[in-house]
Amino acid sequence: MGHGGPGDLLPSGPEGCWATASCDQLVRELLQRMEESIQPHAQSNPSILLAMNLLGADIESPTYKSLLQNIKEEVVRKAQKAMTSGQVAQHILALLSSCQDPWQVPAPEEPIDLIPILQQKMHEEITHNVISWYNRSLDILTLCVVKEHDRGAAVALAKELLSPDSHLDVDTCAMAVLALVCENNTAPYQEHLIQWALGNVTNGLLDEQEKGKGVIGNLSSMGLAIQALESSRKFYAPRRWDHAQAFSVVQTYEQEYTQPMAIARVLPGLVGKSYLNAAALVPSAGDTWHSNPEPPRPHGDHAPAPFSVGAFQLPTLPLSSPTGPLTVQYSITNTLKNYFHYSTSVCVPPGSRLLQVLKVARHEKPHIFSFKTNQTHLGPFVVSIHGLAGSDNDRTYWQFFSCWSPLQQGVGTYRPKNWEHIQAVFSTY
Ligand code: B12
Repeated sequence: MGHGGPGDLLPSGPEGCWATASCDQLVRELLQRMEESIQPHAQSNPSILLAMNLLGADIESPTYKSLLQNIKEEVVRKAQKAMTSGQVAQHILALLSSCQDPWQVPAPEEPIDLIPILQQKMHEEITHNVISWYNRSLDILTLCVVKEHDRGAAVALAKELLSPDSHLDVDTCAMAVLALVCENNTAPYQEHLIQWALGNVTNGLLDEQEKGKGVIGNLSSMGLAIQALESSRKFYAPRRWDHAQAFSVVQTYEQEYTQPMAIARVLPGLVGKSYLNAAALVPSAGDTWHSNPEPPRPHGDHAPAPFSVGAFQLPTLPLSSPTGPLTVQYSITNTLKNYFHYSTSVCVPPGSRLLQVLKVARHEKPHIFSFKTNQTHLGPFVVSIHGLAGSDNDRTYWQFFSCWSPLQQGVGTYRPKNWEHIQAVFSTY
């Protein structure tokens, strides 16, 4: 196993927005919102457990205990057969942050060792080219945190970040920064390539912030971006990060942060923590795992501070509050496999989500607008429309647009406006 001490993984001098009373209030509200979303019998979300631990949640609370228990059971049931490498990685980070040993998760027959499962899945997914750069980064980060570095994978990630043909989104860049900061801090060779990539990608995130007047990507990606920029200051020095501006964006749009997943990503950054801190409880060689340890606490003597990440598009049009029903134009287009294109107009109650539009269209013309969804931690993901399903092997999916702007929320949260034209286009990624 050979785990070393965790201190070398941690960013130097994390700040967060702790210092101000308004931030403290923000963190509390978001934390409460996230905790209230936890339902005892729903699918358990490891990102929420991780955020609770990074914020120093009350480990004696029934909510915390049942979430941890569910996550342990889920990992036993699903890790080997029914999880992607990224999902295994998320569970490992969550368990580590709860001081649970991922090398030996208690199971009815014999304990499960999650580390080789992650390594094997990551390699299989890379071999079959069915892994995203986001998941690769998450896997590399997790392996680094448990001191089972995959140097080859880290170098490949650095090369991708430096490639002029690479167009990675903000979330992926931020996850890649966390992975490479971890690698750079713990393993000295190849550091030039990794440091060069870190310089490039962190400057790219700062450029995004300047372009977005404080918003780095969108409200959903702010959380990981804040974590990444907090952890990597030396790679963009002497340039400075205007973290106050980023925090004030979160504060301004606090009401938009309703999705538990988005909140779980933004909270750690608000208190100066990142996923790198999940390592804080990996014991040094010779130490033992505690069965009921104290999770990491926020700085100082403060109580848990609420911080939230929103996953939502900033309103670009004035938000009207129509009193009557909405008319939404909805079209589906596939030009990748054969061809089809259909359009319709549907009427939905005011305030409806896009999912309602899809349902009404299906109800009215079931042979044309049939669709299927998979429930995920982010809500419903549209898997197929008109019998045509996206595929990880072909890297295809149904992408949603408002007119020609890609939506930055899913069908379960996006609220179309009156007369908006929503397009679902079969696309590649
Ligand atoms: C990779 C990725 C994709 C890939 C996923 C396929 C794959 N094999 O990797 C593709 C390109 C298909 C995709 C599609 C979309 N995505 Co996307 N995606 C991501 C990204 C970068 C990483 C997700 C991940 O791998 N997580 C780690 C794994 C271990 O966790 P997981 O639970 O198994 O992840 C699965 C789900 O996240 C799901 N998924 C991915 N995107 C979305 C979006 C929605 C709304 C839902 C319900 C599920 C979902 O696919 C993942 C892999 O199976 C995230 C960024 C982030 N920070 O999460 C954005 C992100 C989740 N996506 C987002 C969006 C908006 C979309 C789209 C709606 C974009 C569009 N205009 O159409 C579509 C979904 C449309 C639909 N059909 O329902 C937003 C969601 C924001 C929100 N608050 O709802 C995010 C947060 C990016 C952002 N900052 O805006 N996405």
